[in-house]
Amino acid sequence: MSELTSSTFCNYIGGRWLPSASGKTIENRNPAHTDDLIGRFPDSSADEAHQAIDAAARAFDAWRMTPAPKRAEILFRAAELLVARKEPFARDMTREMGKVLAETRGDVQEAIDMTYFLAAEGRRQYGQTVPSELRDKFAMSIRQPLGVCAIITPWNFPMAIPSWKMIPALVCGNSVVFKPSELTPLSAHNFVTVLEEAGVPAGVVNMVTGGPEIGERLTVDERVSVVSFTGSTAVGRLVNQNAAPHVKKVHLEMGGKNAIMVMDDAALDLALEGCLWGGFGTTGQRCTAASRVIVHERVHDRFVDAFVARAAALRVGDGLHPTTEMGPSIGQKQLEKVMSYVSIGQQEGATLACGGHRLTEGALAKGFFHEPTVFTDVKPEMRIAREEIFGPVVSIINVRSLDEAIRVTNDVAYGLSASIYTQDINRAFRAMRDVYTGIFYVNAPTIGAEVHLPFGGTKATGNGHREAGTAALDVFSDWKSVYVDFSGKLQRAQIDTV
Ligand code: UN1
Repeated sequence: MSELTSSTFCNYIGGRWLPSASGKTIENRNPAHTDDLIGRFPDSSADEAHQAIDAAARAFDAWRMTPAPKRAEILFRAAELLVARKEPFARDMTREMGKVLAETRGDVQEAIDMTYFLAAEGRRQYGQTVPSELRDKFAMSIRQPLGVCAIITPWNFPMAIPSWKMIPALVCGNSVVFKPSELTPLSAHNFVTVLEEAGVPAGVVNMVTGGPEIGERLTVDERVSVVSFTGSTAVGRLVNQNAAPHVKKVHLEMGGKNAIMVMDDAALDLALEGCLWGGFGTTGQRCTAASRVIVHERVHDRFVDAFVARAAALRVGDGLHPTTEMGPSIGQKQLEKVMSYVSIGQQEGATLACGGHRLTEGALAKGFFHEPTVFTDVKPEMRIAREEIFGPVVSIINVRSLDEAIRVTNDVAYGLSASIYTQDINRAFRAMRDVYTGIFYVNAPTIGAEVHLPFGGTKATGNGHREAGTAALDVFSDWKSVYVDFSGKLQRAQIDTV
């Protein structure tokens, strides 16, 4: 679609593109220029979510019976289409979400990688074949799909995260109802058009855009077997509660308060680059963002001087502009959250080393821009060191040892990602063992997970499931253990001895 026109978009239900039943729509505006109206998307009712569940329930059986390698062929075609459209999709995404073009290209690339990787599972989905304890008896485990999956996704990775959930759901033989964030429906629309064109049959994938009542409908409906949700811990809790009465399988991926530990033997220039990318990449709006940097006292002052200078010099602006290094916050609410944490940090007695203000000069006046912000003298008990801000704010904590660094890293409610910069392999391995997160990096920042390993976190970050990697298949399939007795007689396990 042209960048200069805007239009009215539809839901996708039962293989048909249907306008908002009530006529109500949600405006999708560019967070870098709020007068740029990208399009109007259905502000759907619970009724439309209900119809989408109907369609998905009807389509499930035929899709389940389609051989997995054939399902996968369709998904491979989807990956090819994503490759062909990477550039326009990335531009659409920067326009609706704000992150810089290099990063939205990366977002589409992550969807491409995930689609290729998991499509290949169409020919694997390995189970176990094991010897039976009895004669003339065969024992194995196979995966079976669960039915209708509700996919509820956030705005910060508008194509990658939907792909992490929908592609494994589909390759396992499930049907899907997809509710994207109301802030990034264009990327969701682009992703669904690709699945449609690739040949996913009508009803197997459905998309309903809108607000919380859609999410609520999807999580309480008894025909939905799985809910996969990425977003805030507060909403994740609601999802869990809604899904509990029907004992649905619920996969939750929620907040983070990730730390980079910079040791006194670290390659400091490397650590500096890593902390800038980890802290301010995606304007800090990643669950994996390095919002805490824990620095050994012996290098603290040197590191802080360099870090603050580089952070203050980051070029903030429209992500479509080639020289921009950091885009806007997604919207007014998010920007206000960032600003409120700046005042919280000041009230708590941390030192505002750079940033701290909204940017409104010239072309920035029409967007949700905020200065890259660094707090120093941060104590681990301060709220800015414990709560997820989801913005361009980094808190620096001074520590005396590796042990203290690990203690501080672990001493938060969340457990998504952490990292250490050190040249000492013993320290690296100790940290790798003792930091209790779902993802850990050595000499790299907390962001940058690849699609073929499990992604997720401990404690308040998640509920034990993982997406990405083959671990994703565990969310979207159930194990069935199968015993085939070809002895022709009753054999009693644990009772008859052979
Ligand atoms: C997120 O922050 O919500 O590891 C997802 C990363 C990206 C995905 C982040 N590959 O930072």
